[in-house]
Amino acid sequence: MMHFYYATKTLQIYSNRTLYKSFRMVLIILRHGESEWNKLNKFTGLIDIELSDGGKQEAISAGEILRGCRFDHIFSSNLARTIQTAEIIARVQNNNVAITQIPDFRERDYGDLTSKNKTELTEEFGSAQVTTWRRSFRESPPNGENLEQVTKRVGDAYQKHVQQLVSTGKNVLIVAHGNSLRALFVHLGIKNPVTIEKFEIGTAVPIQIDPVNMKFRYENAYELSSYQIIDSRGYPSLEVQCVDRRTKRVLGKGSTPSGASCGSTEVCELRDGDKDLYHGKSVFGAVDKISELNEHFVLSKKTMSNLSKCDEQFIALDGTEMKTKYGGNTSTALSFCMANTAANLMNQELYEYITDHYGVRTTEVGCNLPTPFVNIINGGKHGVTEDLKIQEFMIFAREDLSTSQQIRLYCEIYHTLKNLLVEKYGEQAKSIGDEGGFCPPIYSAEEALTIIEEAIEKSNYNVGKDVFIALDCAASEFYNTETKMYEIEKDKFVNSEELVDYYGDLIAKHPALKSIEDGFHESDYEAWKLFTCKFADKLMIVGDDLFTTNPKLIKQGLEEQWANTLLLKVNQIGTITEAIQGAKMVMDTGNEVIVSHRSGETNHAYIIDIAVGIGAKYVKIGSPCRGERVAKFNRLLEIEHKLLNLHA
Ligand code: 2PG
Ligand code: MG
Repeated sequence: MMHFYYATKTLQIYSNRTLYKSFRMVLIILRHGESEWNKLNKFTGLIDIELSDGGKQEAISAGEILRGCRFDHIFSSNLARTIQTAEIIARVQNNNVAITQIPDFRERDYGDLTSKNKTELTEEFGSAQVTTWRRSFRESPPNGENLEQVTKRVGDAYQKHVQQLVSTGKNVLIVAHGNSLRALFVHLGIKNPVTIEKFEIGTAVPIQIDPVNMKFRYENAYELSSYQIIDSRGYPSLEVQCVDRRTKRVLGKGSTPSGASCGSTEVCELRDGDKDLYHGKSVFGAVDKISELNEHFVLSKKTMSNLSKCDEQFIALDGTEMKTKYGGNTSTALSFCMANTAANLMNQELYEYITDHYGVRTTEVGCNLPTPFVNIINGGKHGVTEDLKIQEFMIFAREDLSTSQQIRLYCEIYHTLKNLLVEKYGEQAKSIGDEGGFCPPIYSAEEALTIIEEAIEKSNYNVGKDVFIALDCAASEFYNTETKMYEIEKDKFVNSEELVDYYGDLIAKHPALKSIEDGFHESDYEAWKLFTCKFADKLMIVGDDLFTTNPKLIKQGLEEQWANTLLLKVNQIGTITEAIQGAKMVMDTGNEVIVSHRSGETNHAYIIDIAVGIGAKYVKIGSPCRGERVAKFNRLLEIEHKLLNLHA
């Protein structure tokens, strides 16, 4: 009985909430739709510029969102772009209330900057200066108004014309400008001279203001909606969807993977920690954070077509280094969702979208899709016993083979290896680990490498010619920070220098070994440097926990030559934009990037699109076994098929 009682209680507490609340009518404010000069990226100020066609569309959609509200009063400034926006909204609402123009709600006077192009000014004066002119509260553009002055005139006008109406419960719409509305936020005490500087207002997105409690929330035409799903280990993850509120159509979706061997500098993974719920792993709090984000997130077609803008909005709202306010798992699922949404809105495949917006290198037809790193023996935290200390024994194919040829090779070797393991160690040796690789009773690297080489040859491929070997040691997991010793094999302890030699011996004995990831503890930098100095010309020295896809660490690591290859995992840093920023830094130095799955995965295969989109040479995806891994193999095949057909 207890059990049922508890289950019911849980469902009540954590039902997935929907955000679609009806308006508490009072005050709605709205920046006008895009003008012809917004489109050209010019400072408009007091010049009277009309709405663009896109701006008119935005106004129509604002009218639709506000359809349920009947305004008693509508105010605009005396400039055409606000009047037109207000008229369109009133027309869509079928509301013939007169629109009152209040000249003091006009845009800020940009002085000498008026009619200048923002990008050109940035090139001439630098972005810091231009941002100051645009956003500073106290500094004015040359011969123009500062935001403090605007706050004075807008505030006085609000007190004179609007305040009384609002306090007597009238429904009021104000259509004004980016800066006059920012000024109003300060006047109403919702923002202050400091917080207003980072506050941007998107075009034609209605904002509901609660002047009594000094709160606001966006009323977007689109909604972020989230619910809890499970990952490949049966632990909760969150799925985020971007939904059109009017049609209920899903425009894009994403979820977040989760690691077992994590770097200490990975962004925060927000879990509820209630031991009675999914062993403490539920993510209902993160699901709720997505609901909350709706209030302060601008979701217009324009922002949703621009992934960087969405990621930037999250970063600004969260405001913490480790994404602790909203959660790095929240931001990862959101970033994947918005990437998928953007690609769908642009009618593109995600990899095409990424190439167009972030492309580091372009992918040509056929054989140079990223080469998979395939994890066929699972040890460490991903294995059955953790007695095999090195976490991953992977194979990767010759890069001039096509994706289909490579995948054929992986599957054949995978099955040969299975047979060999069963022959040698019995049926239980074919049990599989978190990433689909086998977990035989093997406890040394030497033994694992030998049987892998045998499987390659037995499948009629050439070791070191057709197929290469890669390790992910995940060495932080077997390092003792007090004794500074590594337990590289069961009961075999070595110090950092001895470990460099240990790897050196493996490389000498197994020349097909061409990549070693996380060979050392994430902050044993001296060992990393020594290893890189000795072996960087022979193999890929891959930093995973070392870099945690963090641009700051990557920069430092490149300068100090910690490693020569980046393992890229979006959920280590929390947004696709930041992850790609890190990848670019590595590629710019002529080094390589491996885009990677996590040991706890979901069925989305966006990592493949990211790898293809940025032109990464490698992608690490586990074995051709377990649905969540297979999804990645099959996405590669799908892209190959599409590229071949496109260019046929
Ligand atoms: C790694 C990953 C993926 P985890 O260490 O590279 O293989 O494992 O997701 O557990 O960190
Ligand atoms: Mg790793």
